[in-house]
Amino acid sequence: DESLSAHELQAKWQKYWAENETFLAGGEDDTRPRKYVLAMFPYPSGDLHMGHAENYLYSDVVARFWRHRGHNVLNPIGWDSFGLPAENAAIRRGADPREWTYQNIAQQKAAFQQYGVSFDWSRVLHTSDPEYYRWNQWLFLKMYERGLAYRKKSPVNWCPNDQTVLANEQVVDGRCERCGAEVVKKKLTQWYFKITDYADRLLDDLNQLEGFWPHKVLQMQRNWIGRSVGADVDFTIEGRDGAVTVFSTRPDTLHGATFFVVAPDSDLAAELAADAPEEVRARFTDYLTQVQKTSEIDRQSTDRPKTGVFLERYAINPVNGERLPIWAADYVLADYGHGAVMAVPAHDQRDLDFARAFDLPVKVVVDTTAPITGAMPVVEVDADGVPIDAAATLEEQHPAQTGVALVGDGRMINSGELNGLSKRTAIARTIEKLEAAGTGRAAKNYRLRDWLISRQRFWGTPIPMLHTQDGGIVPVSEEQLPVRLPSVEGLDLSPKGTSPLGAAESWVRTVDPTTGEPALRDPDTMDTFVDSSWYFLRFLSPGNEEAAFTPEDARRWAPVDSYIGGVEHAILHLLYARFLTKVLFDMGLVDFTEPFSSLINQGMVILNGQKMSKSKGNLVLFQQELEAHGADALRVGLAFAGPVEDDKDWADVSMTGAQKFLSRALRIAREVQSPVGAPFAQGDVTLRRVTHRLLADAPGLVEHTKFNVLVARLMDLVNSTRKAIDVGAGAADPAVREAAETVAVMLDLIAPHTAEEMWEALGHEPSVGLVVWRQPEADMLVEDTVTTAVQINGKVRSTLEVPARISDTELEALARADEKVQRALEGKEIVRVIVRAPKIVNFAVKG
Ligand code: ANZ
Repeated sequence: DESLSAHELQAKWQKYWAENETFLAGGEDDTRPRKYVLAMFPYPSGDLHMGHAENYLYSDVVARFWRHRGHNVLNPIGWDSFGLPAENAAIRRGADPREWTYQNIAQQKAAFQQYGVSFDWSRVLHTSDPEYYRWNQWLFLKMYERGLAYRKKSPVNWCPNDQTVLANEQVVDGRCERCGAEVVKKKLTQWYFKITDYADRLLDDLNQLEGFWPHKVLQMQRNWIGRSVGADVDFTIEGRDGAVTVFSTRPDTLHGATFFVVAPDSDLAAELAADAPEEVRARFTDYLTQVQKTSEIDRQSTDRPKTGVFLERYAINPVNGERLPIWAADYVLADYGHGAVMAVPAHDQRDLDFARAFDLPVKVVVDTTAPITGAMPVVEVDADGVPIDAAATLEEQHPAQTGVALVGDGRMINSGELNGLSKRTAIARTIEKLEAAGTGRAAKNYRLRDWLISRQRFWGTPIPMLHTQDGGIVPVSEEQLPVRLPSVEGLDLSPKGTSPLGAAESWVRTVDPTTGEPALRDPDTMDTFVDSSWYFLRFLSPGNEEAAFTPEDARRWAPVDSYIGGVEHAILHLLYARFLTKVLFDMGLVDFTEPFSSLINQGMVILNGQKMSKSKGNLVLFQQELEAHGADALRVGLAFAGPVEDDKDWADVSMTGAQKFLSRALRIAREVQSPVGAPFAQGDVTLRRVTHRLLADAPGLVEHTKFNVLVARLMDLVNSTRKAIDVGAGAADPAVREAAETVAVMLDLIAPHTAEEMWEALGHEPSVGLVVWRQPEADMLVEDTVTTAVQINGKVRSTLEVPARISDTELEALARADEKVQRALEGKEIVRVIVRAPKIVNFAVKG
């Protein structure tokens, strides 16, 4: 039917796919090799934007590709439907978060269906369904059993105005990002998952993913985990019992320590200040108030002038008994290492900046002018960025004068028996000595913190724990799961720092299953990152009421072969999913340790060079574009706009161009005059070569995510076919059918509705989505060759048969390797080579 509009054509095929369950994953009896393709699932928040359009297009291209390669493909979809957006909308409009959530899900689902995404709709999950979140609770109990879920009191960012905990990213210049109130630190008891137990494995296993995940993401994960290797060193404090430990990556520099710094917000600082003279205590208290308003990021900034308070106490250096004045300064963080450092200003820039600000001594213990053989030379620069002359004497390079710490390698000096050793040997020797003396030991440190998973909010998974009358904590028994969220009726959801669930009297009051005594439910809910850390496994055993997933289903499908989503999830989501996978591995429930074998991050869709945002009023909405242009044109426009990983400017995308291309493609299918099964071998060779070249190249293009190049090549094949019909072999030539069929099976990746229509017009049964791509024929791939003249000083000395598309460098290499040319060049000096591939190579020679 030639008169179908894009929307009618879309509706026709979507109905067909739904009725025939075309894209359901095959069951246990399906013998095809399996591929698990997954797009990061969406939040059901408000409108869909062009980022969604990209994400679900790219994952659909990959899923469709593997079906065309003869695979049994699983490509499921669900909704990450707990969390703040629903709760905030509920607070703003007085609506039930449930209603808001499920309405949005229905809208988004309709949009994805109109977009022609080949999801397996039989496995849909919503994390806010009790059928899903009961398994979050089960997972929590398993974590608790294994000692991986625990409670602790710890300082959190607190907005006194919004009465809520803020993430570090929500604190801007010490103020609440939302209301501008000054943020304070508040100690709260919270639930944590002990991800730090897995820090080494999370770091080391990243090496397996090199080449399969974007390198940038691997690097971000490494930095986030932030492993440092060094030593813990015990100091004593005059007039105080017991040791104070510091972590140092440079125990070799112990003799260069000239002062000692504690984090102002640490327990040790509070203790030392409490015993200090009145005037010191007052200065410390003022300083602490100021520090508590400073974000961690600012505290670590190297540009900020150093600040601090001398506590009038002294620490004793374990290697030489020297007295080191103790300062409280905010560049030392309370929750890194042990919240205290030995300061070595000669060799640490932060310590040097501090020493110069407060006139503290600087003692050099590594002579960096005496480099170690085999070590990389380090170019030191002064405060103005001017390289310090490597030949300069140590005297001239003294950090107290230059303001630049000597961080490079060299020979130890002023360090007793370490003198003359290199950094590496001195570190090892120092650790041995400290261990023997019982004043230190080898240690590792991580930037990674345990995962704070409790939230004082309503719209999340209730934490399945009970508080007994005697102050104990017991788990809900597994048989009593799920602990369902109560009705929102009568609850005040506005943030107060305590969970709204605490006020749900009849819900909170329960009994301890073992003693029958009254108990209270834990009123907190889980961070939604818990929900999204294992959802890819629930898709494998949908609807299973006995287990979150079965080990058999997991073995069959997981890990995910291709995971596709935005780079905004490069750290936390991926890290948490990797962590949970390793825990499940340790529990014997999965047989792999990494959840996502390969990862694709799409770029952003921007507009006129600018990021789109509501506030700029330049949002392009997915649903509107879909309505205006139809699914296939939108998909072609996006795919053609540029490489997957790059940002794409929507202002440069031509929807008319995309629509024209689709009509041209459909028209060639309708004009084909040879019958189904026509002997391609008898077809026009010129056109057949273009077709088979694409059959050969397309798989590599898709596997390397060059979807834009694939579209360009399809346009090329459509043009060649048009030419063959109009001025070449004609519409009855079998090569024209072969080309049109090839366009249909490949266009299916990008424009599946048009592809189905083409396939039908060509006389085939649907669905084109399940047709396995043909292999290219070898004799159609023979390259066209041309004859190259190789000249020496303008005279032809040899000729070469070379591929028509040879590059200049390849051609020059072939010419130099030619025997006749080599003989003619003997004893001559080549002054210049001129290469004009594929026609001419000319050597200009002397002698
Ligand atoms: C003495 C020293 C001498 C250090 C030297 C460095 C160079 P990374 O690599 O980031 O792990 N440090 C330890 N705990 C700290 C804290 N809570 N807040 C701020 N700084 C802290 O850094 C480890 C180094 O950072 C440690 O090694 C310590 O300074 C400092 F020439 O000890 B070092």
